[in-house]
Amino acid sequence: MAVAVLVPAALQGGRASGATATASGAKSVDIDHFAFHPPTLHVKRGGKVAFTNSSNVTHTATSGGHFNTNRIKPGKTVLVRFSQKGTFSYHCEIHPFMKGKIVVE
Ligand SMILES: [Cu+2]
Repeated sequence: MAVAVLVPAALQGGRASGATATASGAKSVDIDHFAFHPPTLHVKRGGKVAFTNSSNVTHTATSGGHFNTNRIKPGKTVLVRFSQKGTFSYHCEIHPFMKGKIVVE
C-alpha cells in the first residue's frame, strides 16, 4: 500500500468544511461540478491531501491498489497521506468520467 487513508476529518469534530483549514501541510483537492480541482496535484512524499466534496452529490477518489477515500458525502473531507513517490491516477467510482492525478515527489 502506498498510502494510508486517515480518519475522515468530518469525524474529528466537525471542522471538515473549508479545504484550507486542514492539518498543517495538507494540500487540497476540491470536488465540484463533477470534476476534481485541480485535476493534477503535486505533493511532497509524506504529505497529505484533503479531498473535500463541495458538491451536492457523493463522490469518491479511488486509485486502484493505491488509495481510496471511499464515499465522501457532500460537505465532507477525507485526508489521504502519500508515503511513496509516484504518479497516482484516480477516478470517482460513482462517476468514472471524473478523473484526477496525484504526483508525489
Ligand atoms: Cu463522483
